[in-house]
Amino acid sequence: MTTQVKALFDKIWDNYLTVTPSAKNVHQLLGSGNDLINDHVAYRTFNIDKVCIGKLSAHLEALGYVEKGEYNFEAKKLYAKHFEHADNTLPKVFISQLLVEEFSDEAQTIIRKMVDQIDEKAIADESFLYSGTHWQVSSEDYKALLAESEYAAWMAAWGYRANHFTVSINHLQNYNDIETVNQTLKDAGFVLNASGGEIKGDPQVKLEQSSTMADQAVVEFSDRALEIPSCFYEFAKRYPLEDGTLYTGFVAASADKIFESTNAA
Ligand code: OOG
Ligand code: NI
Repeated sequence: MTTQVKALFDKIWDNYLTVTPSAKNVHQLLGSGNDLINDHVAYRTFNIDKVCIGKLSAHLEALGYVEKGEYNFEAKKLYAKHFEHADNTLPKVFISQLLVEEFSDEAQTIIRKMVDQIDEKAIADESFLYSGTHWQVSSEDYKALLAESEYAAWMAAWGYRANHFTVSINHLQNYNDIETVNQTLKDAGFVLNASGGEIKGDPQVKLEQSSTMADQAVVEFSDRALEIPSCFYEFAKRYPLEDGTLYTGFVAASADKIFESTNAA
């Protein structure tokens, strides 16, 4: 099982690198050539049955992943779940979905038109997790979505691919605290997401997180190409619970700010 999961994440990683070239530099900087352990990988989708969280998680559940926590984001109109594998060296997976019915008729129509264009067979294949977009959408529609939800616009442009990977600071050999990781990244020229402060969370909530602002990459919309934010890298340090095991959940108040790593700078 572990070998199959690793093979899947290798493909997800390669697809992520095509639009997030800076991720390679992050590995070089923090891993000094060693393999990094990823704490988690994140996906985005819509709460439409055809592509809801369960359609993505099915591919992970088939490989031994189990549903663990759920999270609500009222202001951003999102709902999320996270999944874990019994082999705790494998990344957790955080999957959120946009509550489509809470948006304007115009936005809903654009989103439903995109989802209608996806082939059911593509969704049922594991490769869906590194397949990108399955639709034609205009730059006007992208901008219309952007006016209501940065998340909806990101989905229109980038679709089904890892939105970010996350370095597990607990597993780094040369770093132990998130402050030093952040400073190292900034000294190397990375721009960090400062929404709510560069460090989200604290030892009390058992999780500290930071992230880079997304790379910029070119998307070919149906009418023209635009350079827009693509994907980012996150950094997480987990703290032990009373029983000595590391906290494995997420923190909604922190996640709420991490979502903003794909905002325009
Ligand atoms: C997910 C944001 C939340 C975390 O670790 O709290 C998250 C996203 O941007 O899609 O990844
Ligand atoms: Ni994350």
